Amino acid sequence: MRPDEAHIIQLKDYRPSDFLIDRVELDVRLDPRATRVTSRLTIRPNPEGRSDAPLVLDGDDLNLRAVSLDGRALDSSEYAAGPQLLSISQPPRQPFTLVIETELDPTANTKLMGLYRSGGNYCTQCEADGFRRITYFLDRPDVLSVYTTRIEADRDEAPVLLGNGNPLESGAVEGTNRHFAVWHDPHPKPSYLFALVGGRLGHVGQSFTTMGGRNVALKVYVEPGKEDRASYALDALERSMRWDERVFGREYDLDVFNIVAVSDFNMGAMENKGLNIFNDKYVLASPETATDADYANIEAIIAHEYFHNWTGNRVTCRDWFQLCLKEGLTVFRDQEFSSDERSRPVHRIAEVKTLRARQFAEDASPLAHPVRPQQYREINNFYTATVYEKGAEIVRMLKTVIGEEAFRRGMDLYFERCDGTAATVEDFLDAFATVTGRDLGHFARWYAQAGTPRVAVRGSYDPHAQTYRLDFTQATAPTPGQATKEPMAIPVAIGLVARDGSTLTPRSDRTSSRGVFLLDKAEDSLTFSDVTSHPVPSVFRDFSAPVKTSLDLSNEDLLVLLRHDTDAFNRWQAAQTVAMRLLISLAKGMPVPNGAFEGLTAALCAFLEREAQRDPAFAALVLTLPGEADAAQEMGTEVDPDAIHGARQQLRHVIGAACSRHLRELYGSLADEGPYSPDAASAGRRALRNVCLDLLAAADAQTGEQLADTQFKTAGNMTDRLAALGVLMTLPGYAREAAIAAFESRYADEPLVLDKWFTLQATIQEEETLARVRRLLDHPAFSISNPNRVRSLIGSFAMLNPTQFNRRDGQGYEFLADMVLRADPLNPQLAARLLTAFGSWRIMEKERRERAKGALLRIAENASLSRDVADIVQRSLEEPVSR
Ligand code: B3K
Ligand code: ZN
Repeated sequence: MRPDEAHIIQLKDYRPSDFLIDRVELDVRLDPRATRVTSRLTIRPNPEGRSDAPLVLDGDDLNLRAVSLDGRALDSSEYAAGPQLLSISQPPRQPFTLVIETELDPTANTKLMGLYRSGGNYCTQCEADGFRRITYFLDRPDVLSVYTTRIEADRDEAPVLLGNGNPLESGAVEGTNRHFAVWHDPHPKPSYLFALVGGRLGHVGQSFTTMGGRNVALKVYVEPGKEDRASYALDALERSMRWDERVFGREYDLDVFNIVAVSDFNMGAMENKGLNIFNDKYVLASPETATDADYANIEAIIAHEYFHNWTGNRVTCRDWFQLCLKEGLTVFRDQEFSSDERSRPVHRIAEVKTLRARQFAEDASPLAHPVRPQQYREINNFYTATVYEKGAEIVRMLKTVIGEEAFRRGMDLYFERCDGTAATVEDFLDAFATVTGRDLGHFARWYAQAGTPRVAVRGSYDPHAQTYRLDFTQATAPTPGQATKEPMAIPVAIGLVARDGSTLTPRSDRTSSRGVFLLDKAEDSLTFSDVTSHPVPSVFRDFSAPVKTSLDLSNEDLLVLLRHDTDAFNRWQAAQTVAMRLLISLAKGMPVPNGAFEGLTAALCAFLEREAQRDPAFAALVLTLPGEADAAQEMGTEVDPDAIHGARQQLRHVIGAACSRHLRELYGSLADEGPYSPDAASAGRRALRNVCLDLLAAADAQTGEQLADTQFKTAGNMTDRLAALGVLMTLPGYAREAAIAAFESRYADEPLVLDKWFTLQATIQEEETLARVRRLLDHPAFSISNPNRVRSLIGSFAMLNPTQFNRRDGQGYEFLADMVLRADPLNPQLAARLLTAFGSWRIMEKERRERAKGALLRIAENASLSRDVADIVQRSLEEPVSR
């Protein structure tokens, strides 16, 4: 690695920019190989910056053609320029105009950062540092400018030209086959929110009138011919806009809102001002090609990007350390939206499943970092579950602690104070401190301290005094750079549940009127009075804090919660905890206590009989066992993925066999009638029916194969077809291979559907899978340069197939190392993301650990790694800190 790449950026070194750029006028002449960009910048010294500083503009892989200052071409002695920077040592000390011309090759841009081509169309991605790949600039989020962009292109190649803000004018370039469009964005913004698009695109649209009476033209642009698949996204956009007005009082602020779907994209989508660019996976949907989960993701991501218009764009981040300020808050907002549009408890459970699978795993890995990191080498490696998902949990806890009404007042004050600025986490918390008069200093530790706190809870009942006492302790394990940890401020939502289901009305002066106890010391306890019978405690209701819990409760007590708790989250959690205990015992080869299987299966059968029909989506979650990766995390050390897989198979079999009568009945009665609808209730019925199918197949392979094969052949929508194929994947044999072939030919022209096909095959937990995945690398639909293809085949193998990625012989690790090294020269962000699959290597048993380390070392020894991959591989290999 070159020494400059070891450069570490620290939060404590932040200082304001020495210059500001008030206006940016861009002229972009699109050409496949030689795009010309002329940038006219209105610059002035920043009163908060140094008065004698040179002007140093960022660049990345740029080719400078001309530079002039206040109309005069600069002499080569007056500036220094290279691919990575343009600096002027003696810039004027009053406002001046700098004009810079660069030339780019968008066709050669495989990193998918800056200006690139996807499916023949031109598009951009500038967050975090892509604008510097278009022109030299102060490419940092605290430099806000008003942009005017003229885009010119060949009429045939790019009949549609889109930019940020509102359209100003458009027309022909006389005497040529070219045309142009001028866009103006009146809202000052950082360069990372810049975007343009040029291409052949169809669209669907509708108009929207904001609560203040502004008329907005909404459009979703897609590949021509796929317009009918964009209508759900458009509908989700309209619902998001209405919701943000109703719930947060936030109104849209331009005359147009455009969304463009592209097929080559490094992540989900991007919130560029007025011109969101999306991975087409999160726009395109039809019943024949998209699953219920796809529809739900589209709705959530459309909402997420739209909500950024206020949390991210109107109020942006001062520096990249504040990333959670926009991401955590915006995830919280999109989660609230989805909860309101769907079922709140079901959505909460889904959020927590994701949080545990991704963020808790990250916290336990060598890549653990605080929600607001203190340092980074490559910011693109910090778009993580910790920043996003744990960031959202912090906002949720804040709301839980201060209450709904104060939360809304705090949000209003935050917008009022920070609109049009580049803000910090402190600015955010200050708004809530002001409206509540509370000191949020201790709470702020959630942003600074990494790791998942573990809270142990012990309860004791005094029948004479009719009191119930809960004792809490908390501790957080060391994480990289943080050997010792302080106690956190943890909101614990508590209820007490009577064993016979009757209502208890306990009193405690340590819980808020909303039943929340704030555990802010290493140890604390509280006592409830008026407790008329020996209760079962229900703690962390609705998952009130992102912590791990050790509960001093028997399986019988937990199953009381499954039956009687009024908190749906804890009902689900109780069943999961019992199942997890069984999984761990089985995986460790320990004896399962007498009656433990029977207790769980009896409770599940009774639950199915009583209420599966009433809330199928919830029932589907209760019936789904914890995943193998969850069990590995729970074990935490010396993990043998084969043993966990075997344990889970056995438990699926036991439950499927014990509840088979109920499962069969439900499978029959939940069959879809009428046309497909993606709404939550219909999706819930499909989810439960498909869980039933999975358990029936676990109980009896022959029945399972027959049911799944029939469902696969007769399904009227992708959800049911894919679920059936998923069940067939667990049953080796002719039916499976025939279904794989039938699916392939049916969807040969549907890349997004073939992604699902790649994923299913990559996640078969059998020894032949690695060979299958290697063969699929040569499939005509696969491409190492398309992120969706790479993630569905290689990413899924590494992240969703624990037994085969973690093969004892190390072949899974070596394969991933090969793929990372192959992808890195083309697309470092994609390669670095794949590499994070090694996050769990240290918890594996010794043999696998050694193999994984060998593969990581082989990557690390490579001389020409990108900064992205070098950063992840080095952090992955660092010795763990101990107390
Ligand atoms: N803000 C973008 C993510 C950009 C990632 C850059 N590597 C999408 C989002 O969170 O909305
Ligand atoms: Zn976001």
